[in-house]
Amino acid sequence: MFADLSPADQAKYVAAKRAVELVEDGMKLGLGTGSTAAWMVRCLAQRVKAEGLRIQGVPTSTRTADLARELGLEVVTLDQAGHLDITIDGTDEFDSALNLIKGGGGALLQEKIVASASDRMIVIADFDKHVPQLGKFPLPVEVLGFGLASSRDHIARLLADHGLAGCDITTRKQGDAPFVTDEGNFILDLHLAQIPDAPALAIALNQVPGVVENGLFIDICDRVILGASDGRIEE
Ligand code: ABF
Repeated sequence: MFADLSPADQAKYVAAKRAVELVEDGMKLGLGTGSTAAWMVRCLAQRVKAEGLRIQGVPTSTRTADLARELGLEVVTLDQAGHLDITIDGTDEFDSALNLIKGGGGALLQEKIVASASDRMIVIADFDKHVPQLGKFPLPVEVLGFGLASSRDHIARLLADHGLAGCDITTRKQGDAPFVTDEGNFILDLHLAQIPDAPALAIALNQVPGVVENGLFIDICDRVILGASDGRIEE
């Protein structure tokens, strides 16, 4: 099976499989979103089936919930689970302090709530996701549809105050229509190129009325597991 995968999927599989090895019987898990997290859900379902593990999973998107149920995993809500042992999720970028940009898949809000409700957040990724400074990947910000233009202008002023004047802000699209999140909100992508002070920006963005959450995960991730197509793992 492994040999049939593309090199990109091989790298994701290697990281996902290693992370799933850390799962123990009886754990309650946060299940991330994205193509790397989907490999984690597949590897987890295999282990659960093979070893008869009793695992409850809290998905971070309808996509992940659908996949988990399809593969026979027990899916519960975060409120039903109460507390989570580990969340395993992908990322768009991470830096050496293990701060992240997430939300390329549009699920950042649930991902941040679930990760923050977990004892540990483990990120799985390929080596390319490691960056010296966050910001090359456009920073997703989930905003209410009400007053969207006003929120965008407010964010632009805030960025200028943070030395990031003139950066492009785009409304994420799905086809010709705006992309709508699982919570019915929109996403603004901030094309910053670099974020000199990610912790400060993360706090400031969430002060803007209309902003629901931003894709900077500061001091949330505990561990990163990197996989490569040749089977190499770095933790
Ligand atoms: C989720 O999936 C997101 O937060 C992130 O945007 C994306 C990473 O996707 P992939 O694993 O497909 O690169 O983790």
